Amino acid sequence: MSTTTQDVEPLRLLGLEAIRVALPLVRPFRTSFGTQHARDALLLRLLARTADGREVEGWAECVSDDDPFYSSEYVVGSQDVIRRYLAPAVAALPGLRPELVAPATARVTGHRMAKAAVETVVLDAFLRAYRMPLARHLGAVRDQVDCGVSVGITDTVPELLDVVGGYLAEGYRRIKLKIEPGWDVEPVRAVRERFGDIVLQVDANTAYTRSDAAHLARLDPFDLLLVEQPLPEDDLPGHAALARVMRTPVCLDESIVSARAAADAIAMGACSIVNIKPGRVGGYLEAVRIHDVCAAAGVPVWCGGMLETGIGRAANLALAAMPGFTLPGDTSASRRYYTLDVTTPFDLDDGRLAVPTSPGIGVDPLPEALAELTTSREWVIEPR
Ligand code: OSB
Ligand code: MG
Repeated sequence: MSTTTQDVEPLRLLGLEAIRVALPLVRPFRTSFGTQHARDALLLRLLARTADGREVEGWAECVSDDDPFYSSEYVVGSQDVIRRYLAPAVAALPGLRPELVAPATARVTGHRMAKAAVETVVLDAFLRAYRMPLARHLGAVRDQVDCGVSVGITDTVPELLDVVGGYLAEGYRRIKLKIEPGWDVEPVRAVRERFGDIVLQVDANTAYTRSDAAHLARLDPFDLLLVEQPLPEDDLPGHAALARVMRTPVCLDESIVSARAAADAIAMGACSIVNIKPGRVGGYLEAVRIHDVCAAAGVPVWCGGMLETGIGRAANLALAAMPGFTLPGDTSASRRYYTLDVTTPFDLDDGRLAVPTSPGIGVDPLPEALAELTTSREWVIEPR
C-alpha cells in the first residue's frame, strides 16, 4: 500500500474551521456505557493552497462522543485540544503533509480521536489536491464492503427480535448484539433460535470482569463469530486468560489504541480478531499500520464505527476496502442512524455499501443539510 505522499509538494494552510452538527438518532442506542439519543458531532474543514496556487478544501469528522464513557475523550474536550494544541502545532509546520501531523502533535498525550480528525482533514485536502481517492491511496482491493449492524440493548427480548428481524430484512450480512451482565445469554439464545444460521457476534464494551469467565463461556454453544471487548481496556492479561477458557474468539476494540498495542495483544493471546476504528487509534495512517500488523499475524480485522455522519463513514469505507478487512464491519447504511445526514446518504445494496471513488474521502457535506444540522462554527485557525 502507498500511505506516503512524500513524492508531492506540501500544502500551505489557509484556515481550519470546527463545525458542530447535531443529529438525532432514528432510535436510541443503548450500550453497557449508556444510552445515546443523538450525536453532537465535530466536523473539521481545512482550507489550503497547493504549491501551484490552487485552493483546496478538506473534511474530516472527530468521532468523540458527547460524554467520556466509551473513551476518555468527549467532543467539547476534543474541540478544545484541537483549538489550543493540535491546530497550532500543525499551523507551525512549514508545509502540510498527512505524515507530518502525528509527529507534530506527538507531544500531546492521548487525545487520539482529536488527532485523528486533524490528520484526516490534512489527508483529505492533500488527496483532493492530487485527485487521489482515499481507497486507492490505502491500497483498496474491493469497490464495495460487506456490512453488519450493531444492535443496542432493548427493554425486552421480543423488542430485540423485532429490531434484528428488521435489519436482516434490509440485508445486513452480520448482526452484532450489545451485551452486559443481565443481558447476554438469553438475548443471544433468542436471536439464534429465531434467526438460525446468521452471522452473529456480541460486544460488551468492557462490562465484565475476570471473574465472569465461566459465565461468558456460556455463550460458546451459540457459535458466535466473536465476543468484542468483554473486559476493561487495560486488561490484556485478563483477555488472554479468558481466551484460554472460551471457545468463542476474543476480539478487541477499546484496548487497541495503536499498532504496538495490537502487536502486544496478539503476541500475548489476548485477541484473535481486531476491530479497527481510525479515531480510536489516532488516524488512518495508524489504522493502516494495525491492518498490516494483523495481516502479518494472520489476524482478521473489521472496521468498527462510532455512529459517524457521512463524512466519517466515507473514510471508513475506504479503509474497510483494504485486503485484511475480511469480516463485515459496523459500517451500516446512513438510514440506520439518521433521517437527515450531512452528506448524500449511503444506502445498502445487497448487504453492502459502495466505496467512494472521488478524490480524498470522496464526499462533501450537502450545503442545505449542513446548514440545517449545524449548531456552531469556529475558526480554530483564522483564515488568511
Ligand atoms: O463499541 O463498537 C462500539 C458505537 C459507539 C461507541 C462504541 C461502539 C459503537 C457501536 C456502533 O457499536 C457502531 C456503529 O454502528 O457506528
Ligand atoms: Mg465495540
